[in-house]
Amino acid sequence: MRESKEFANQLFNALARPRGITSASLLKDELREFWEQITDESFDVRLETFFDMVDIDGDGQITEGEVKEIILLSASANKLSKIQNYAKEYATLIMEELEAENLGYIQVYIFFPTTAIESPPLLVTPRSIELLT
Ligand SMILES: [Ca+2]
Repeated sequence: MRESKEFANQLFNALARPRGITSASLLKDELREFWEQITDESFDVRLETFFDMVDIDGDGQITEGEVKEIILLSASANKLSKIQNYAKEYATLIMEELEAENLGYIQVYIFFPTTAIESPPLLVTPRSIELLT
């Protein structure tokens, strides 16, 4: 049950952060927006929701530590203990595949090419290094 709560918290944060919602409670209209996003079956919306879930600190970059966390969270919520044992290795493989230019993180434009122009300059932050260690 604890695992489901953690997964739900991660999903809530992924839906709340882009909307600037910082409280733990929602207004009726906000709840409707959450529901519409969760039930939207379009690939783009699902990918956006997934990206926001993986990008735990909301900085627009996905670090290896964040990839490992979402693997652990998904495996835990689905009771896949063997996957939990290999989360770090899977995260490393995903980073090797998607991390361009060996920056230490996956850039958002890999998932959303049209946002590249609007994105700020991408830097390796102390936070992303912390998550890798
Ligand atoms: Ca991040």
